[in-house]
Amino acid sequence: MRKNIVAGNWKMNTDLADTQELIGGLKSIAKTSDAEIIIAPPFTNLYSAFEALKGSGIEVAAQNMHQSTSGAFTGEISASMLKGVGVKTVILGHSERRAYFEEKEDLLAEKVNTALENDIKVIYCFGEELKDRNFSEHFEVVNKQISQALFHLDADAWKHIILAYEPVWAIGTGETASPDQAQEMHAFIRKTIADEYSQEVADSVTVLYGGSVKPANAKEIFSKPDVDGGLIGGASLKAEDFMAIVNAF
Ligand code: G2H
Repeated sequence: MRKNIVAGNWKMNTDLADTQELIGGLKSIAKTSDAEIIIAPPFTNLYSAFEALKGSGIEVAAQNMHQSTSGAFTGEISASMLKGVGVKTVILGHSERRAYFEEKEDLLAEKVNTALENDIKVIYCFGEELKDRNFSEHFEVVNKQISQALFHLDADAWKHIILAYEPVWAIGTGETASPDQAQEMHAFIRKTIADEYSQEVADSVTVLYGGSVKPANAKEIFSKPDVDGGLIGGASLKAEDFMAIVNAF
């Protein structure tokens, strides 16, 4: 059985004090759903977040990671550095990394390998731009983003992969894919994996939806059979909103 997960991507928001305050808020609100919770604060706050969350059941993720294990890469962060501060999961391929830092599938495949070799799970993000959808190329684009970054993995490695479908036109825009649009793409994603691997692998991978998820729309999106949770940006910065989304299951 695949897991339901709600992950908060704090992006480049929150300093140390904000992080502690937000975590205090998260811990003070009861979880009434079965969803697992992951939060991804900025690098500088990962260790303090990990310490503050001990015993809470909430896991800490990083928002990015370098593909090399060490070396002369000024300003970069390695897998072992993340592991050392309690990180068990890394977000890779977010559309903002693709757009502003030109991360493409070949690089992302390397990052995925490095994460898995270091026992770090991956939340692999992908999704089409508005022009792709307007030209009805969204399935083709998503197929390429998944296959070129992940289809070199063996079936066993998929136990450590979480997918996050985030249509670029719905990120931070207030626009959300309709629950039916999300379901249609999530079903396509699962079929793509079933065709390459097996139905068993496809059925066991958690596929999150991301893009302007908020308390008001989470329940309907999560009610779709192939949607196993969300990757939440803006609404993860308010404890009440984030926990309302967690409890929308
Ligand atoms: C998509 C999402 C979180 P938001 O980037 O990854 O952000 O919920 O603000 O659209």
